[in-house]
Amino acid sequence: MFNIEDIRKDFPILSRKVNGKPLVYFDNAATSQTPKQVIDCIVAYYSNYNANIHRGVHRLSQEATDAYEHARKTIQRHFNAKYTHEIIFTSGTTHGINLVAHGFSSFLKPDDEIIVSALEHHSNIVPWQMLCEQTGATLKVIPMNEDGELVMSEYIKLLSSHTKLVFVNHISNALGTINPIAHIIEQAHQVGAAVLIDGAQACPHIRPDVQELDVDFYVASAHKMCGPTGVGILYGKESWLNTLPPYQGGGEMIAEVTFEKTTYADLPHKFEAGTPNICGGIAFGAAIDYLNGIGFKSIEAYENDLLDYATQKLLDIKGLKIYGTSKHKTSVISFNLEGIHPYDVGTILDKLGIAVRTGHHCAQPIMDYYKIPGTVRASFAFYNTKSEIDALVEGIKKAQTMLS
Ligand code: 7TS
Repeated sequence: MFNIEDIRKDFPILSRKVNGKPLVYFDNAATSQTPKQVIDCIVAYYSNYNANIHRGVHRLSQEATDAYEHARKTIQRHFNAKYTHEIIFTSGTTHGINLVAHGFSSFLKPDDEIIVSALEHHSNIVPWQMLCEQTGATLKVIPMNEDGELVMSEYIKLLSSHTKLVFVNHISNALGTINPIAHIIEQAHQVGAAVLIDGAQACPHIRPDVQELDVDFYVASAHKMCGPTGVGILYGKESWLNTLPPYQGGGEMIAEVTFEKTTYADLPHKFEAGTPNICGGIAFGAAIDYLNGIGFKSIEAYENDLLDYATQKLLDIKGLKIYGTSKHKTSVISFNLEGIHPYDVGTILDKLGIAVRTGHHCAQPIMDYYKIPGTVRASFAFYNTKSEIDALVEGIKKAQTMLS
């Protein structure tokens, strides 16, 4: 296990104050904080070798290209992809999902079916609705239960020879539920459907192995994994990436262009039109190195301990209800105080220097299921502490006294 005081020293932002109080950052599911190792990497790029990549013969361009491609290799190893060219740099999870949805728009027919789950973030609902409108395909939904788990027996019933695609998140952003994705993938493959897993919330906590999962597509965002915003990855099996058409046309994604016909570049460049987020990609690699330096086994064990501690402490507060009570969950606690709007709780916590997210968390169908407008969500990372959770508990009690 790591030394928490040493870890916290890596994150300059954790020593700042908010409203005169030490910052307690519990909005990690929205975006994670950045360690100085990643900040240093960004500063080094702009200080020493800022240049466009894959096109210059000059030294700076070569250095930038090497660093960018080195980051792709780091990411390939991290996810255990078979080939480096199966890693496509994107601007984030949302971009990766839209790229795949766009690709499938040319194959889907009106009697085809797409399955999503009741636990999805809007970015894994809206692109598929748009795809269905465009192609006439039908969207089906795996229902959830009161604990915030997917009902697997209903999933099996939805699968048929009409199912072409299944899209499920690895971990729910609103509730923290860890979905049984290995089983979901295996069952989908039995009817010949492809599977995209949205790993935006999983990748900060666990290290997925895309070959072991046998998943067709897996997407993630760097900014939830101690990396910068505006960069992410799409992993796709080579055969799928060769089958899908390009998403955007432009520079770098072509082999040859004439006004009569354009041929496309090989993978991964076919899906990377235009100048990418070069510094972001390099810093994403540095963030993955940083996380692996700590080790995902230690991260998981530490965060599970925080989750257990916080769950016990919060349940001791009278009138507090937790949404998302699966045994298989990560360090996210969504809750409400009886008779009090989540926004009001969040506002008082902010006055105390405690950052949480309030609202529907871009997962309105989950809020509709529970018949609530939203929740207060505290999401923990490996750099949080039990004394910060104690501050949250005191803050919630204060909010309760002030607002009831
Ligand atoms: N999928 C899931 C499961 C997410 O949690 C998010 C972002 C996205 C997709 C979109 O990721 P992006 O990087 O493309 O924006 N979730 C959240 C959240 O829970 N609070 O703020 C953003």
